[in-house]
Amino acid sequence: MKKLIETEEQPKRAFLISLKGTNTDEAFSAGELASLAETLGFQIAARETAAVKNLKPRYLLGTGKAAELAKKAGETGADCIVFDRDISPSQQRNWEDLAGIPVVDRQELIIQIFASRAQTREAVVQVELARLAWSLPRLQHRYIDLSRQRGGSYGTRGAGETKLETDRRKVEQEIRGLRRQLEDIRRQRNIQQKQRTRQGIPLCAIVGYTNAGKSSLLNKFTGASVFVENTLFATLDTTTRRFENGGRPFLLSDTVGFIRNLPHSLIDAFHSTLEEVSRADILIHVLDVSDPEADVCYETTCRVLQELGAEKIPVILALNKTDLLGADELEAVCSRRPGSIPISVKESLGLDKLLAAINAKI
Ligand SMILES: Nc1nc2c(ncn2[C@@H]2O[C@H](COP(=O)(O)OP(=O)(O)OP(=O)(O)O)[C@@H](O)[C@H]2O)c(=O)[nH]1
Ligand SMILES: [Mg+2]
Repeated sequence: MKKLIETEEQPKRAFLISLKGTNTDEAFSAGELASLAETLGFQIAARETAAVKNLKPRYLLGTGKAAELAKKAGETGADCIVFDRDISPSQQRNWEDLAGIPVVDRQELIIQIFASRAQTREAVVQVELARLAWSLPRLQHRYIDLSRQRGGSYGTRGAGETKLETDRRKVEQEIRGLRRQLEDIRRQRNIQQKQRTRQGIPLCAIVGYTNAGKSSLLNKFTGASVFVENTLFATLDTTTRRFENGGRPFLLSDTVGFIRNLPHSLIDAFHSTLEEVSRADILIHVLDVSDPEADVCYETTCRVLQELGAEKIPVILALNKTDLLGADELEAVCSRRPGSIPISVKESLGLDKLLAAINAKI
């Protein structure tokens, strides 16, 4: 099966290509793509933005522009090219032929980040499921390459197809096995959740864009030691802790962060983790207001909550990282989002107000 970027031969320098004219928020995409690449430990060799009116089937871009970019990538010494949009398996193949280095898209980066972060058995199984689902339509890729290496004669192609069928069946079998494992894990989780509901303790889920400060907040409130880092998708597993607020017991859950255009295979795979969100009595939406793209992050989180069927759950909007804003900026940000609570987890600002709001909403 075609692997994602292999760790042992992991490319170190990435050449980023964003396509202008196909995304409404392309500036945002370019910056975020760089963060995703850096999260995987890549250096950025160069960032290129190409304007396209109509996407072309072969290279997305016109042949001339594609050749120019492939040449540039070579000149910058890049080890791989990363696209800020989905590319089809055949486009990936065309680009790799053109540039002679691995070519990946944003989805592949995200899946790879998830794979490198997964720690609990549930997360590992979920990510592996997503990776296999992603690789299924790409199995053929390898066989076409293989037959070409053998000279591309018709005879070998037939052999390749037979092997392809066997491998496809193998992968499908693996997927079924993993789904069963996941079912078991979920059943176990459901039992735990029922026990908790019986105790009648309100559940408060912390949600928001990746890197907003969700885990920092959980740690602050509950003394937990969830991994916190200035990177995307530091958290994949839900952590739930009990804490007292105004003499009342609460359960606080930290969840996986959201990102725009999350690969579908990952949404499916993480469905059960995210069910925690739709079961919550109250949501704390943490928004990093020091991020210039905070509006896009806000919209994305609201959209994902809707997709999860969590739009009816009362939400408290916590505007985090206010320590990074000047007084004027802070005032402007707060007045645009009435009812929200400005906080700084780092500097312990506004946390009493947030606790009071949680208590009031229950
Ligand atoms: N300046 C500042 N930084 C903060 C604040 N809260 C969190 N951070 C930093 O923001 C980064 C991300 O924090 P996390 O708590 O890991 O964020 P998260 O939302 O859990 O992120 P993911 O799990 O990756 O989705 C870390 O470097 C934190 O130290 C804050 O109030 N102010
Ligand atoms: Mg986290």
